[in-house]
Amino acid sequence: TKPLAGIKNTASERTFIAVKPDGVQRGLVGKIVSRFEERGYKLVAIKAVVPSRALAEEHYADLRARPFFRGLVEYMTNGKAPVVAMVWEGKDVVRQGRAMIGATNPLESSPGSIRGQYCVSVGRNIIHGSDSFESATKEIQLWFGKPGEVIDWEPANWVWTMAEN
Ligand code: IDP
Ligand code: MG
Repeated sequence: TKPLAGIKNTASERTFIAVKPDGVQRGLVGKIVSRFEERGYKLVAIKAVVPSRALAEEHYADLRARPFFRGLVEYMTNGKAPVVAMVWEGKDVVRQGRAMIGATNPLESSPGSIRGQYCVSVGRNIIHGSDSFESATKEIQLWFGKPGEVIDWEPANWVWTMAEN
């Protein structure tokens, strides 16, 4: 069967996208889901979850030494709203997902990107997306590692959306 993160550089490539608690609190889940759907990507996993401290710390392990790390973990885990965690599949979805999301600091994000359209604070930038196929592999395993949490399915129009020619 297919690896959890699909196969890099094919139409089965997958990425981990999460609406952070501020995005959920602000009612932006639907708009964010729509942007990925409308682009032609396939939703293969979704859940609302208040992550444990351990999960949030592992998710952001590469930032452990940064001054904002404590606050970041607190904001992700305090339960004032859940995280809406998702896995999206399709051609170049890791790189395209990052481009659709925009720069980390929303003040540097292009206006048409998700962050550029919906937020202004780096500490409340509403959405996460894996920064590489390797990160996607780690993050999908971390958030959706139980058997059956990621669903293989084929939209009726998949071949029309993902055709190579
Ligand atoms: P990314 O989310 O665009 O991949 P990273 O550098 O991986 O950006 O940082 C992860 C998250 O940490 C950011 O999305 C943001 O929520 C938070 N963060 C990054 N830099 C800062 C900062 O300077 N102050 C507060 N929070 C920050
Ligand atoms: Mg990152």
